[in-house]
Amino acid sequence: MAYFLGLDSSTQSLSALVIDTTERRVVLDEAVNFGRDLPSYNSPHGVLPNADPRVCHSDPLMWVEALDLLLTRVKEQGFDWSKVSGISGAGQQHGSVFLKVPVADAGAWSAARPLVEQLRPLLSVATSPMWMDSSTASECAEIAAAVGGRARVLSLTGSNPIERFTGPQIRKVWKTQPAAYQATREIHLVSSFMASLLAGTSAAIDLGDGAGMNLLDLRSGRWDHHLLDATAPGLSERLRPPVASETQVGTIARYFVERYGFRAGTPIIAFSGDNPSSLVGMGAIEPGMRLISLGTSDTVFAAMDGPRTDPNGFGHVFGNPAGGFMSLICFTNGSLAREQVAQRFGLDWSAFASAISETRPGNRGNLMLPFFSTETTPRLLEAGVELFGSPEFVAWQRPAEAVRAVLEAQALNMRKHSDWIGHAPRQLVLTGGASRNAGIQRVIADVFHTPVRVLSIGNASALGGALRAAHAVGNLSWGDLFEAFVALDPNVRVEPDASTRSAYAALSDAFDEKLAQRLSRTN
Ligand code: ADP
Ligand code: XUL
Repeated sequence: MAYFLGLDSSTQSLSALVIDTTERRVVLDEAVNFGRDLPSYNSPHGVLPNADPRVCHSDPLMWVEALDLLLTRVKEQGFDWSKVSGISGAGQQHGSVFLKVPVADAGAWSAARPLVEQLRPLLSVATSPMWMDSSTASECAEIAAAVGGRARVLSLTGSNPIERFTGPQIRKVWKTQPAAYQATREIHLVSSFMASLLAGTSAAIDLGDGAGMNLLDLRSGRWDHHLLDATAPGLSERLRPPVASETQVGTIARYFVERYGFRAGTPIIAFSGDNPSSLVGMGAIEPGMRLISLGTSDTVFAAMDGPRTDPNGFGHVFGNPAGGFMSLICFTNGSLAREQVAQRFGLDWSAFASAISETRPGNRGNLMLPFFSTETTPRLLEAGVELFGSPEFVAWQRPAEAVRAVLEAQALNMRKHSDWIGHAPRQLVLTGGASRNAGIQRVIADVFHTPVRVLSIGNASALGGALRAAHAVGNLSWGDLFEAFVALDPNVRVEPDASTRSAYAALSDAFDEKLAQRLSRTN
């Protein structure tokens, strides 16, 4: 028997998935939801409220407390943590944690007190900027100007300077909270922070997630010193050198051995970003598969042969945790936009899905620009939903058409901005909280004119962590691991309906036109 644990500290929850590689099955799949289970953090969707809609931060102590809560809950269910032979995991990308004492210098965690109490005094900045934040446009411009322009940043790091990326966010902390920045001795991504908690030492950032900071030279795999200097003074002293994703960053801290019964010496493998981890959890480490994650954000991603950048400047190149690179495009208006439409009409997810069979592809020309919040693809720093079409639709009096409109617009926006990834895929494989919604699957299949599938194990990011631990610690090959744990669900096979092509050609033209008008007005 060999158990491997994958953790995923995502936007709205912390989940744990354990695989048994001998029996080739999942033996644990459990999660703590930040909004429901930790209401005192006042973050129903994992994000703190803010008067400025561009500012999105989270309380890092919420992630710490979630870890203790999750491990306690699973232990109380009778699960034996000592069976776990290796641990890895993932975090929502780009978010940053600022510490005045490096974890390595903080001394061993005391098993007598909850971790959250021991972390509180280590924070130099109380709240963590996270990926939904779009408040750093001026910092992006300043960084670009200092290193010779946006194109230079794109060619070095695989991404234009992007508001939610960690470098611009660090620069904003330096500018707006100079004393807190001065007091900071170590900066983590959510992924390396979670790994550091478990290891009780300072875990390095991996190349997969590190590529989402506007700081990493993709080709050398090292921080770029011009970008570090352009971002904030003394930044190189506050970041450990990045490491390959399979690197062991420590062994489990005594705290977890004494409190939960983990086996002393259990290796911790570097954590990665949730999207790079999902690439592994979907068995897609070689180019060829096209993946869509429908979580809080929607993302389209794929493994790639080399670091080819998006000519339109919206996409990113991240590290593939199995080596090489991956492409990714992120859409901020994902599940929370769908939730807003559902809530407006009091629809549960099953009624939301049914709205698709009650309406027609192309939505009789009714169209929505679904930017309930600011958007990263395309770049829109002002939120705003616009409806076009029949008077009833425009007056929000047609619930089913509104549902179809948000889904069609999201799918058209994804299709339009994912062209650069390369050849039309044979199929699209979905993951994330919304991926099992039949209405969403139908619209994506028709808009992309491509079959849609889902995987039998849905929690791809946590599974990716468990598989990475099994690969690094258990010496199991990717091929064997994917054969055992990654299979398309035979019950979900959504074929595109060819008769919808002309309706979507027309709607796509209308969408492009309205979007172009909006962009020319606002940017
Ligand atoms: P994250 O990893 O970003 O925290 P998840 O992948 O867990 O997010 O997805 C959470 C989201 O999934 C919720 O915001 C919710 O809107 C959405 N969701 C959950 N179930 C459904 C469903 N049946 N249909 C559509 N959306 C769903
Ligand atoms: C990717 C991105 C989001 C977060 C949260 O660039 O910002 O997908 O990783 O899931």
